[in-house]
Amino acid sequence: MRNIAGSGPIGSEEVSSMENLSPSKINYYLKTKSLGQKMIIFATVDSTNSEGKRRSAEEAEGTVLLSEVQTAGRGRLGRHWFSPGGKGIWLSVILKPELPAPKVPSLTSVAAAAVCLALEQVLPSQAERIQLKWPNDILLNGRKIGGILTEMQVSSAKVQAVILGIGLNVNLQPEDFPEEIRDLASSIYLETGQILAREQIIAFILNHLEQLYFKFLQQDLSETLAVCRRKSAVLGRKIFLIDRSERSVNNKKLADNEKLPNSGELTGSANPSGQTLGGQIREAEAVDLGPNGELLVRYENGEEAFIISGEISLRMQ
Ligand code: BTX
Repeated sequence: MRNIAGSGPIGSEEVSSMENLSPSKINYYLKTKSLGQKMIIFATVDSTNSEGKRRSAEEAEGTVLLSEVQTAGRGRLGRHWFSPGGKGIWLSVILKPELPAPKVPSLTSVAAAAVCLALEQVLPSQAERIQLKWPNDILLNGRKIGGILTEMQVSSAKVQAVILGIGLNVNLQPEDFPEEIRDLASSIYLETGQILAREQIIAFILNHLEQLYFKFLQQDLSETLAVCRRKSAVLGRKIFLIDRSERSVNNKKLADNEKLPNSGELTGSANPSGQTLGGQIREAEAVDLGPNGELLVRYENGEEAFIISGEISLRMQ
């Protein structure tokens, strides 16, 4: 592991192959003030999000953790995220926003928008094919090439840290994907035939992320929402909402003082009737994004609800 802009190496696991991420190449493209000014690159780690949580108290806001391989990469709802070596971007950013917990889920939209803008920059001819499946899937040609996992640590009702995890399948080959996800998952290489430098994409993601994050901190989510609307694969379409939880939030809009879990993945679904969907699959139309990036849906009976994120899975019809 090594530090590229911090105070020198803090570990012993040195990355060694030709395929490995080059810190100086990332720095070459990086234009940020804070995000990525310290980067820690691992050869192997269980999960960059887990490592981010372990280090969040000691590391400053903006510290970026990257790993060539994740042995226990995580998606939402405890799902596994396949993270083979040398061909993907497995990245987490430690953020320390002074925000009430219910505002934090918007950061998933901020990250999703940043990834889209970065991909449009490196793949201008494919721009129209880069899409978002709310709330956290990055699609290329309708296939999943990436995802976002936003987790937070809360203590005494205060957000201590947010770990923003981004996974992107850049140069993965067919054999890098296990059989069970070959139909839905893909990589930039598989969709375009291009092998891309991961370093440039990492820097572009961080550049856009910082801009959108700083605006978000000033309560301006307009650009994020504009990108998320423009790139949405679901708005205007019929969808199935599958509730994986027993938890719901009764109000259409969350007040700032409403509670989310103390630590871990961001969850919650807003349902004006106050009922969970209870494991049900419900048909709806995806109408719009709400002011905080929630998904506004209209059920068949005309009832509307803001879906916040987390324990809802969404399938397009
Ligand atoms: P998700 O819950 O939307 O997606 C997980 C699902 O996606 C899995 O159940 C599987 O079907 C499929 N899947 C697994 N691995 C891949 C892959 N490499 N490409 C495409 N589909 C896959 C998405 O959660 C959030 C992923 C965040 C990953 C980053 S990587 C850096 C950070 N560290 C960490 O442990 N997670 C995040």
